[in-house]
Amino acid sequence: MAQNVGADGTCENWELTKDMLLEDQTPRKTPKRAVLSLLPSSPQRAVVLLALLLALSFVFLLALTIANIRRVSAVREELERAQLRDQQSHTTAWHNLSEVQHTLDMQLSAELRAIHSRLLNVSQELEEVQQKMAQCRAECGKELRDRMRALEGRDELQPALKQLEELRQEQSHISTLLSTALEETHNLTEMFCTRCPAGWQQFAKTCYYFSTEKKSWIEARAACSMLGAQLAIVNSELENKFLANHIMEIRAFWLGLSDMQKEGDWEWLDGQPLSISFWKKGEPNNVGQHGEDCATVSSSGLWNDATCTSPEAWICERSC
Ligand SMILES: [Ca+2]
Ligand SMILES: [Ca+2]
Ligand SMILES: [Ca+2]
Repeated sequence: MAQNVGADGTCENWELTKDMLLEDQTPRKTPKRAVLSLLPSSPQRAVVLLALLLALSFVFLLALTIANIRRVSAVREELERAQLRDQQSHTTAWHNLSEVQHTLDMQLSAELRAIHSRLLNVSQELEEVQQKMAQCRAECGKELRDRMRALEGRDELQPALKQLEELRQEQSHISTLLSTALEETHNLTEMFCTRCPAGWQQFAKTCYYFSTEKKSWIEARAACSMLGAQLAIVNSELENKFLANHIMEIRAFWLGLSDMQKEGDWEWLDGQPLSISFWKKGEPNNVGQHGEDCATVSSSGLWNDATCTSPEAWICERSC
């Protein structure tokens, strides 16, 4: 099937291509005819086809270029919009940042003013403290000097203070002696009563009244009671001797002793039982129709029981 169209190899290739296409498309009779109709049958037709192909390529390239240009323009617009948005966002962010910075500046300014005010106060307090320290230093120095002078003066007064202490000790000793003397005087006063009324006799701490009248024992007891006293009660031998020594007359004096409650049971007026007694020999004998229930003492110091209704002198006794 080779066909020599000319010395040019292009025609031979076109023949080979035609053969190959015819072999491949043998089962399809209609497309084979369309392709064969398109194939150049001469060099002029090939040139025209090539030119057509070139024109199509140019158109395709032009369309592709236009599409690319449009795409580039779109991308550029998008980029511009993105840049605009970016600028807007930057502007907004910058504005927000400015506001935040302004707020922070305001806060910092307020805090700084507060800190400055505190620092001023602290400075003023420091100045006051320094002034007080200086003032205290001066006053404390003066007080210290005064105390030193007082201490020095105290050293000078040491002998006088020593003498004063000795005087105090002596005064204390004298006070002790005075207290002892006062106590002894009080005891002596109690021992030797000096306040017995006129006409009364004193023995130890007791005053005695020796009557010049005579009364019955009961009347004599009442007379003593009127004087704030009672018929004499003999508590000791010395007291009995004292009573006897003051009886100058030969007569008896009622004592505050009787057994009128119970015969033979002698009892003093203060309710005390008879502990010591100085009965005359043979007494008490309780003689007579009415008996003898009241005791008398005579200048001999001896006692006798007598009739209570008999008038006799009496002895009253009372404390100083
Ligand atoms: Ca007595
Ligand atoms: Ca009697
Ligand atoms: Ca008698």
